[in-house]
Amino acid sequence: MAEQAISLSDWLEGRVAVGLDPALAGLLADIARPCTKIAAEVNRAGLADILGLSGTTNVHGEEVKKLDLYSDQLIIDALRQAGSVCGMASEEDEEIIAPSAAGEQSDYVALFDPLDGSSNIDVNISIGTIFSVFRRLGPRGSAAVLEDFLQPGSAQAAAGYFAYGSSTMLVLSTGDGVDGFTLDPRSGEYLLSHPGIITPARGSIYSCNEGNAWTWDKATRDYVDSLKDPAGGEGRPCSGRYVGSLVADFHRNLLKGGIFLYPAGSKKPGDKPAGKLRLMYEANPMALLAEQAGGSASDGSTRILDLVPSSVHQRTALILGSSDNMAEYRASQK
Ligand code: AHM
Ligand code: MG
Repeated sequence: MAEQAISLSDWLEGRVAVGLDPALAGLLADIARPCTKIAAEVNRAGLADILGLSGTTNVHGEEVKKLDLYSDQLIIDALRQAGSVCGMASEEDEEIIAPSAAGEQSDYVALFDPLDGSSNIDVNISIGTIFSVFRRLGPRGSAAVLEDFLQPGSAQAAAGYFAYGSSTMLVLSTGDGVDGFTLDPRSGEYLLSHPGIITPARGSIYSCNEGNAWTWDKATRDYVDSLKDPAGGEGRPCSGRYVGSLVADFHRNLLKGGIFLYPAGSKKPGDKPAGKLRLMYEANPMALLAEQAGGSASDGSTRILDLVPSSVHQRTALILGSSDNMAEYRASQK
């Protein structure tokens, strides 16, 4: 008989037994609940035109929220109701989000991109929810303040993503490795399917929006050219794989090995090169997972997890992946 599958709650209990804060374990379980609902709505997204979902008017003539705003609200309501955070920040909300009265007693703030890659919904490509958790700096008993959020990624207590793909997966780190869970849609439970994920030291996949190559600096262009050149180095020529959904692109590369690049670019002469992805909602959580799986993450010159944010919404360049590919990338930038 097959061994009993380990559910997310069993796994969290196991972590608590070896020192994980039970409040953090509870918070992670609280994040999973709304994401299971988001997964169900994402599955129904193709029915929008005929049933009147997301961003349209439904059969009752009511405005229906776009799926990304709907997802945002689901997560906020769930964490408020559970009282498991003392503050939240979301890619969808300009301002920091206040906790419930119970949440003021929590030690944790959560940051999230509720539905990343949402432009891919219309074409049935995987999208995801990305989250990051920090322990507050100040004492309990009040709402978190901005400083509680503006910590370097190395201080993350936990981070992960939900991938809404051919199955729904949760990939998670509490700073002690990376584990992957697959949602069993029948029971609604996340079951440990990818324990102890280690990314290959070298991979032959590169992922970037090459249409932006004209905006990159020469060192980056030359590096990407070298990946396509059979004589460009070990593992060449690489395969290009990019769907434009960070969760999907990151997840594939995490399992198969390779490098993902969203480099800084400038679209006008004289403009300061800038990245697109958000440090706190996208780069930090993925960087923690990449490092915990044996890879690394950089903004082109600095380790992502060492960047000290000045705003919750700030953007960054993001290059991350397998350790050997990243070492080669870094050498190409000198
Ligand atoms: P979003 O947060 O507005 O969805 O944008 C983030 C997405 C990422 O999922 C993806 O890596 C990137 O944007 C793709 O950008 P581009 O279309 O410029 O290649
Ligand atoms: Mg996003």
